[in-house]
Amino acid sequence: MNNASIEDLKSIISSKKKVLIVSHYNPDGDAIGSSFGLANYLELNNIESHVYNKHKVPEYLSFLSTKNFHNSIETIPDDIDLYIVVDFNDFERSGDQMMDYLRNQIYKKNETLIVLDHHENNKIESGHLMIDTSASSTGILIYRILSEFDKKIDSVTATCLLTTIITDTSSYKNSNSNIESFKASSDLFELGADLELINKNIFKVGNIKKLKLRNKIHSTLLFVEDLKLAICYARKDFYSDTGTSKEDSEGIPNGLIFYDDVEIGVFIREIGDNKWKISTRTNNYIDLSIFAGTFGGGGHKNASGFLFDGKLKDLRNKIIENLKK
Ligand SMILES: [Mn+2]
Repeated sequence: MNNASIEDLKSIISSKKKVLIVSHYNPDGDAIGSSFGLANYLELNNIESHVYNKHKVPEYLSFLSTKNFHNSIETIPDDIDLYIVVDFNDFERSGDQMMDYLRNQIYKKNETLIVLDHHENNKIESGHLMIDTSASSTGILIYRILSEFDKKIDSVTATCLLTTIITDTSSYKNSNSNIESFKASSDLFELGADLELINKNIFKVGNIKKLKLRNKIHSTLLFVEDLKLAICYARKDFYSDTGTSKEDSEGIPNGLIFYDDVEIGVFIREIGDNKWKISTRTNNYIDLSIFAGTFGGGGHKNASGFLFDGKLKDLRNKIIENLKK
């Protein structure tokens, strides 16, 4: 399906009264920053805006807020006249409850839907799409649209949108940084985005429990020299022994590719008996969305994920085998 034009998206949004913005579960800086930034700006334009996420705002992003935030569909008003999904393109990524709700509203009731995203492999077949895999964050797409509105972007919205760029590019360190991400960052800074607030919150390293967890995880390192591959894993007891949670192991695969000899970083996390969740990162070495696809997963060229049922040893062997192909 073709992308809608910015003008079309602007006129659809401007004609609506009550909007629901949905981002993916386990929200990151782009999911929260995009949804909150858009909601905040639309509120200033007298469009009532509600944001849904299955999960609460992670601690490190709690400096961002929005007026109407829902973690359950029960509290969402029933007279929503526009649905906007941000930073995902598969209804499953909104969680079971919201997935059923969206399918009903969009496919059965034919309500208006806008999809703003920068991930590959779009699975939403209807609605007005703006999917651009070259955008370094979904917040960039929102910036493109809001720039078309008459009202100047305010500093609160600018802070939300700059957060999406800084988090999705890991402060311009990832290869998805491009001219547009620098230009948009410069514009947003000029519009009053609070860079100091963002940096103070995003780059907190955490407490000693987290260091102990990371110590355990890094001690599992398996390095495959000819593939430039580094694999680490975390069993459930790593978290219980250190009193930490899965948020404390975020960024592990990204950290691995900062080492000279590593091009592919893989982090495996135990989520159940012989059940594992795998996240991968690279900087333009291979296309990781294709690699994740060999396991039934998906993502970007630079970052992807998938699930695996079976023994850890078999999983690691299969990762190496599939990467060799
Ligand atoms: Mn994103």
